[in-house]
Amino acid sequence: MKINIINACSDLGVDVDGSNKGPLLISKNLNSDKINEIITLNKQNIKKSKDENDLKKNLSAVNDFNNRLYDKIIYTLNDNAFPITIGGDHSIAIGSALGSKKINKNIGIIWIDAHLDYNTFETTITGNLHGLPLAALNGICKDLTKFYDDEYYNPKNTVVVGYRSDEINKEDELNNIKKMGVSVFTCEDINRLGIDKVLNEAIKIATNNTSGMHISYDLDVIDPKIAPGVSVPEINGINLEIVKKTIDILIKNIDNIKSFDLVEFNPDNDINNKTLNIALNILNNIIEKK
Ligand SMILES: [Mn+2]
Repeated sequence: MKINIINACSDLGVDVDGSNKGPLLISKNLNSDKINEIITLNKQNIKKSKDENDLKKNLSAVNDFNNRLYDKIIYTLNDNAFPITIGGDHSIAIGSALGSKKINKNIGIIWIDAHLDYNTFETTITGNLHGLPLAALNGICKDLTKFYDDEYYNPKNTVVVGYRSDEINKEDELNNIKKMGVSVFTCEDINRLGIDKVLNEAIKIATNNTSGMHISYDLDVIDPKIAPGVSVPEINGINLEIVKKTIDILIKNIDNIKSFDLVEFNPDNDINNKTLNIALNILNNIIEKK
């Protein structure tokens, strides 16, 4: 099917700079006849808040960005194209995943990530809004979804794969996510059970009584020795073989995938284009098979 690439050039959701430069570096190296349109969205030209007491950093600019991205996803789906959104920090997935939900209605979501991204305004200790998007997609951070007036993702069809974070307030975030009933598969689960079993189970949960799913892939799920070009690296991530198997399994289920994000590529931290090349490989596979 025809593909629209949406460059979501924003790093306003994290106090580390640079991930806004990721999308263009990735998309300019993609080439396929299937690419119908490349749309680029830039962040507002504001001075980023890095004040440690600011627990809603750049909130209005993040909302403005997500509102514009949301509109582009709706435009893409209404044109019968498949949206691939390239981030940018992970806060951009609020706009992309809600745009997909608005049109595709009853879909689930798989969040492939080292982090839960399930803080709320009550539990965040950094105010970096890229730590809240999955909670926002389940409808519990309304200040981040002001542009949206429809149903949120059902926590019963929401799954995290690859979690291993060791952040200081992780208990609060884990409490949030458990209380909501979201399924979480850790990196340890992947190593113990195998990625086939874990991801197939995740797909079963996300597509149970739904018409498909949105996939949001955060590059920090990969071990930072292999993919150092991210803003918040977490040690002990998945290896290249698991990255490859993940994509193989997603491709087997490609008809169920309604929209896709690849986020958190930060070229400032990349070494010898290692992360860039993995990102390109992931997207070339999705584009070829979709
Ligand atoms: Mn993330």
